[in-house]
Amino acid sequence: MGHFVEADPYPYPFNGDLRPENTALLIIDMQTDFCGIGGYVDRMGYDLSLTRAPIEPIRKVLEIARAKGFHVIHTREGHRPDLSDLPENKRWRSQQIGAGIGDPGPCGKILVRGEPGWEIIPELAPLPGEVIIDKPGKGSFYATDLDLILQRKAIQNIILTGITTDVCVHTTMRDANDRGYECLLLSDCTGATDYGNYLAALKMIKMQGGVFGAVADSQAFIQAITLMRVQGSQVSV
Ligand code: C5J
Repeated sequence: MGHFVEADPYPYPFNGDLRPENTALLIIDMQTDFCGIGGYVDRMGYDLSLTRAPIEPIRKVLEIARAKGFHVIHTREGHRPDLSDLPENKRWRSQQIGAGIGDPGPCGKILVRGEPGWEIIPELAPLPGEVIIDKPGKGSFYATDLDLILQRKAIQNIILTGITTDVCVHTTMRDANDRGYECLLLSDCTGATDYGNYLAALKMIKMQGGVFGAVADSQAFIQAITLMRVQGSQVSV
């Protein structure tokens, strides 16, 4: 008998093999730069309430995922302090919209590693031992060791959360899907800088029978994993 999350367009995962041992909760870029006052997204003039909406739902999912022994992986987008890994066109575009990457701001240098704005927000701070992936781009696999870590841990399923839905979350989900990972995006645990883009990003996943995976809300995921019984460090279904 398998174990499934009620999801759209199919019960997730496709094979019913959902266990803490083979599943990672991926929390993408929940940094001050993307959802805090004075950070990158705020400086670009976007509505912070859209990127802050997932904070509380993610916090709840994180709590229960930790309690059930799921793998937890966090990512941070950011560049080296000398900006040697910042493509010239990425920098130029950010300057056009008034939030130049590497420029000083209220939260330190925008999207630069080690600066206050680059930190993961305290509500979702990683615990010691949880993997943190530092990435220079939008996707979590590009120029990182994420795939190596997932392979070493024998992860098959990835539960995606974080911001922004249409940019870093989608890029990561598409790439993960191509690599054969079975992906689920939690709809209330993600947000975009534009609500229409958020809705479109969710819809794109569900085309073609689930072209990039499936979508569920956090309630459905929590309900599915709450049914799992923790036995020592093992969980049975
Ligand atoms: C963006 C991200 N939107 N984390 N980054 O530039 O989605």
